[in-house]
Amino acid sequence: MSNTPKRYTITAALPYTNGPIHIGHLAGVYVPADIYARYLRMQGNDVAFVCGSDEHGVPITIKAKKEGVTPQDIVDKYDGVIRQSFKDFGVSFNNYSRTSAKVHHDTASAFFKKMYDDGKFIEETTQQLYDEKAGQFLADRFVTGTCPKCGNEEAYGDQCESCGTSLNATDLINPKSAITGEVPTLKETRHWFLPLDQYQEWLDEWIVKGHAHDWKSNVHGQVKSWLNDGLRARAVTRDLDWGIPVPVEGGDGKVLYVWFDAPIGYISSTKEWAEREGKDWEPYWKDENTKLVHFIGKDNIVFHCIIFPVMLKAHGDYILPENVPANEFLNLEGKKLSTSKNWAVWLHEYLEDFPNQQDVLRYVLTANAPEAKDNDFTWKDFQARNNNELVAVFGNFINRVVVLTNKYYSGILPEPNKYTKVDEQTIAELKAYPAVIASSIEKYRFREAQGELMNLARLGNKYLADEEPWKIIKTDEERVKTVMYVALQIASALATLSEPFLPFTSAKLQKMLNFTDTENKLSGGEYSQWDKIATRDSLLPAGHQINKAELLFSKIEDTQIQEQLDKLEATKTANAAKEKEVEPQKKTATFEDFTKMDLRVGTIIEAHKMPKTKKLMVIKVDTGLNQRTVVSGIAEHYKAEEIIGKKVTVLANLAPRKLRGVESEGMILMTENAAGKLVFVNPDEDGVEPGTTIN
Ligand code: B3M
Ligand code: ZN
Repeated sequence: MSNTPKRYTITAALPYTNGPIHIGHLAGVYVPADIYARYLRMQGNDVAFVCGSDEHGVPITIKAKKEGVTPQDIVDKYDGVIRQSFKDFGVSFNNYSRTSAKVHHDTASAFFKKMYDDGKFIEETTQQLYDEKAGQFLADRFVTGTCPKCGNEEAYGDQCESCGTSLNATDLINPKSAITGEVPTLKETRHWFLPLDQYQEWLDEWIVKGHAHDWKSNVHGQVKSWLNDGLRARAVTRDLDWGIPVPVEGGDGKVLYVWFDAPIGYISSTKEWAEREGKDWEPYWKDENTKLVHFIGKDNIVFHCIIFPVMLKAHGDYILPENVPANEFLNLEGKKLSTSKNWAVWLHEYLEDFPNQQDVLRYVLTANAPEAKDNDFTWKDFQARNNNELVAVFGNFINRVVVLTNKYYSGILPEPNKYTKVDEQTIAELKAYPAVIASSIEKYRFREAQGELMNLARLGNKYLADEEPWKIIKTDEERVKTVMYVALQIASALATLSEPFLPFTSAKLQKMLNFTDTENKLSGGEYSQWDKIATRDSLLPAGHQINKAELLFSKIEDTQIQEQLDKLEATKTANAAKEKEVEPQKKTATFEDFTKMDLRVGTIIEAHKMPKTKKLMVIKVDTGLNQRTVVSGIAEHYKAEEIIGKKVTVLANLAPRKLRGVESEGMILMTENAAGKLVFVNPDEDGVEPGTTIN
């Protein structure tokens, strides 16, 4: 530490602007990136932490089609929602831009143009998948099929999310159009390809050999395996109308592939920021001394470790990433997070249920960060970590320190007496923390780093519990002065060291202790506040006045957790209902056809299960016309005694037929509810959804 400040460009994956963001995004990308950026700033480094909305690409056009609005409507809506969530959770971007911004269109266009002029692309006419019905070429997410590598049946035209392999749409086995469900045909079209194969050797040297030890093994391993399989040229243009127009001859009606333009968004976001701040953007992307770090989720590894670096290299003006600390995935209650299945904790909804508790979520997500393998978020664990760690350890320690200082000394730090062995040891331990936490952060081990921060709070808590100032105040006032003084030094170290992880708590604590970490913002060779913890004997001097205690954390009750679990249960039920596809409408029935059906209200007067069958029930119905027998397949859903007396709808003139020797004269109309139970036709019945057929 206290090394000479450096320039850092830190990027966080640009979220697709087709929905709000959830805990998976926060845990995988934005919280770790924010911890890193905040820490580096506190060390006096020159940091550009950039992000923005990824507004092109197929998912957005699909969503727009579904909702009957324009893609621009979709991105305008979610860009706002996403921005707000980042702000709410204290993600400290220097700039958050969007790929529909002019600066981005210009930057991406110019990037493509330079590569084109320099002959870096291969131009080729090939057969591409085409949906005759939709009159459209199918690429990327417009087409699904079986992954040739792992057999996943829901692979997309540009990538299989199951094994991470990047694909060309024509690689898919049994491709199917995501627009119409049709089997696509092949049609000729002209595109520009990035010849990745020509960079294979270079990538092997740079990543496989060059970063074998400093890149995370999940990232390094994936890259190595793709290189082993051999790289192929990939098209970087598409036949679409939503995106950045291809700026060269023959590019009419075509746009840049979203994964070509999106990473350039990091550059445009930096430009937008620099312009606003009156800075020069170029050193952040072109100076060899700048460290470029990409924070992403594991499904983006191929794009950040292979495709974008090849683009940067081929373009020629840019630096390459120093590291790409990709995370694995976070699950929710044992199941994969999913936007389309609404299996998620949405950030904006979390804040409605847990107002002002952003740091609790940040804390839990970091404590469970999927750094080396997929990990699970559960509401029970969320509650336990809040109640047992944040409230019982961190909050309890701070509360005791601040309350007692106010009580004994009207909030003024006392003059300490000579340190005992315990005091000396405690101070020595305290001084070791900044380096320990820093070293974990610098290795991208954020959960370990945060664990150490909590250990410091534990140290404080234990020190107070052992020294018991509230007891000895009656016998030895002088000793209490020293104990409180030492405890206050720990509290103020916590206020500083918690800032990257728990920014809201840190600010509150600094206010309580009445100091502002202005020196953190120092750049140049000076010691940062972070380093002062290790080098100075006192962080808060005797005589310093602190403020009144405020609660940092509060207990989360069982009922609050149950509400969240109930919400998830409701989602499960809704999904089960949706999974039952709505059957397409049958052939038109004329009015005459309809009047042929004689529908009557009837009352069930007798019922018994047909022996030796599972499903059949023999039912006697009074139809008003007569009493007759109807055989119905409902025995797995109802007991005979439950249905006697029920009013039902009967198709009375259905031609009689024999079922297991019993003549059935008519049909009782039934439908199925969301849980798959047959129920008598009554559209108000719980779980009966529109579109369910009656038969
Ligand atoms: N929008 C994919 C995603 O959200 C993509 C990231 C772009 S980073 C340049 O997973
Ligand atoms: Zn696969």
